[in-house]
Amino acid sequence: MNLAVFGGKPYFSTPQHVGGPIVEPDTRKRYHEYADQAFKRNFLTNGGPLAEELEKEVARIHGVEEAVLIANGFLAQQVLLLCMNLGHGEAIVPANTFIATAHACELGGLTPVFCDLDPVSLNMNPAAAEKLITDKTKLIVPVHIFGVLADMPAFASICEKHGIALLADAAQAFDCDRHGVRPGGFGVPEFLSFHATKYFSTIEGGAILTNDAELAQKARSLRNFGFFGPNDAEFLGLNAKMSEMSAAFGLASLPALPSRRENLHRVRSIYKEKLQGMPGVRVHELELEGRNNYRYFAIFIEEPFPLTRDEVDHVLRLENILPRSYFSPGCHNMGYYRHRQTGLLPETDRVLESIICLPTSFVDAGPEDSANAIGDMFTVMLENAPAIKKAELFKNRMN
Ligand code: T4K
Repeated sequence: MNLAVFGGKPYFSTPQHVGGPIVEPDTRKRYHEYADQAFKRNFLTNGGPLAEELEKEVARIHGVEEAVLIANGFLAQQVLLLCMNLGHGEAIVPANTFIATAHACELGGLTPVFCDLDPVSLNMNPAAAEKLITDKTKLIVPVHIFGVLADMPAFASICEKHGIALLADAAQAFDCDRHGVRPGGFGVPEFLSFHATKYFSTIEGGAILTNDAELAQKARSLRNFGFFGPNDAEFLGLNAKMSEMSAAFGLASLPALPSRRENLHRVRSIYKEKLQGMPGVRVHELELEGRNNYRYFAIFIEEPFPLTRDEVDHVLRLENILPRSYFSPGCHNMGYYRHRQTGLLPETDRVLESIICLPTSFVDAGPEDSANAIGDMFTVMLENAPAIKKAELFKNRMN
């Protein structure tokens, strides 16, 4: 294999993104049919029949009583916070998450306090979270990173002991479980994201999952300006409704999920086969205690691998592969929060220095060929690191 870093042709002719949307030809076809139904009805948003149908499907898939569709995951968290009405104080959140988790708390009047992670699951460490509790703490928000469910029973017992509220960010955990329990089934509200980059998408979208009918009713009101009935706004609400076009895309995607998951699993198996046992390359395990949707594939590049994580990133970019180092540098190190963080998060900092996520879906070539080729690139990198470091294209890129 002549790597692009040595002047070869990039393996992919177009960029292959982590999170590139998965849209099968049949999904597109079904989407047009559903969208046409909405146009024919001339009913395009504000709780139409497609959104109602999708709510039922999402609830069924997660085995919960209620799924409340929301315009995106970020607003789903904000609607939940409004429902919970916790007042001002602090929320303990992981530093290893998409910034949305922290920002939603901050906007909701709860200052995020960032917590260290468990280096195996990459989720917030319950014992570390408990140590951060003060008399200002109102809420804990575990996040199911890469669809690996956080230890919800441990968080529930900590919150009960200290009289603190709990909700979980299940943005990445559509149809994932922990010992058979799916998001929304742990007795606390959770929310999903259906962003275009996710395993299941409505392009922009999300949902609140709960078994609490009263909470679901309030969330339905709060996503629609606080209206209760056509003419009376009982609450201070948001506009966080999902349109019929987004719901159409979701309904069109549902039949593709079994084969989508299979393809993602196949890609994962190929990557694992190629990378496991390679010195200095460690695969993040997804099937620790339950089912995963395999949307994310993360590895850690450590010594004695002869290239650093950033050097690997550069070599792959020359091949038109665009990895992501989710969620480096961590929310605690991002500009808006950096000056506030007082405690050290050694595990988070260590993990986020070496992590790199590889694409799991591809637009140029089939999933198997693509994963095999990317796996082989790691062998070439391992065996040719000194030559790579001397290559002009590598030096240019690293400067
Ligand atoms: N909590 C957690 C734990 C989350 O992961 C998220 C979202 C949320 C809360 C909030 O949910 P939402 O409000 O978003 O529903 C992306 C997504 O925008 C974000 O939804 C997602 N997490 C996060 C993990 O990934 P970025 O900043 O990485 O986005 P961006 O634009 O760099 O896109 C990711 C990659 O996908 C790029 O390499 C480009 C590629 N891409 C993207 C889009 C939109 C495409 O190839 N085509 C596309 O259409 O956040």
